[in-house]
Amino acid sequence: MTDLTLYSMPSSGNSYKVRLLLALLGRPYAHVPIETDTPELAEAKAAGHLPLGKLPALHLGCGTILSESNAILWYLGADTAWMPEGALAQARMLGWMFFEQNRHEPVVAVRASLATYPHLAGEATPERMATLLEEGHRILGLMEAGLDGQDWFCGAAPTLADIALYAYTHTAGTRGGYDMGRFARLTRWCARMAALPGYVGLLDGG
Ligand SMILES: N[C@@H](CCC(=O)N[C@@H](CS)C(=O)NCC(=O)O)C(=O)O
Repeated sequence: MTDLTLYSMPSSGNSYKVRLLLALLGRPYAHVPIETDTPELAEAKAAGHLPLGKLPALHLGCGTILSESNAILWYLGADTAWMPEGALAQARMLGWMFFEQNRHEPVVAVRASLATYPHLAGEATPERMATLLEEGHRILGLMEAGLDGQDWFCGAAPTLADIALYAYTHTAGTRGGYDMGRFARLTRWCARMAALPGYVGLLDGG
């Protein structure tokens, strides 16, 4: 029995973040997988299952529905080892999580989406893809610098920031066409993430 129902998109990094944290925490949940550009997505929106019109959405047993992947991570991560203690450490973690949504996802995830989803192919003009490639390498370079002298983004232990950043970084090469060979620390960090007990991959059980 579980009180959590997750509406999530199997192919999406934002949804994957939540599935990954739930797996790492060993928390059971009911899963409603809904893929992009499907009648099921329109139905879920019409039925009010996605209050902000996007996946993921986490339905709590009490009737509350949480939207926004990083807010859901915050809720699930509270009082666990994934949430560092103290306002300063939490602010540093949130800094990376806002960076992920404001700077990383709109570039790295968007390039991967344009390259992957057939219904977006028309938007993948050579000019746009080139701009996203250059900007994405710059963003990934900022992350590479963030790992200077430490294994995880907030220091000696993984936090919610690592989960948020991992979602679209680990497929940046394979889906987005980024040259991950330039980023040795990021490559090692991705391997550390994948070795965590309870880890599930993007397409595992989505
Ligand atoms: N900032 C949101 C972004 C959510 C989002 O854009 N979800 C996409 C999939 S990655 C979606 O639901 N797309 C379906 C649609 O727009 O109709 C989050 O982090 O949860």
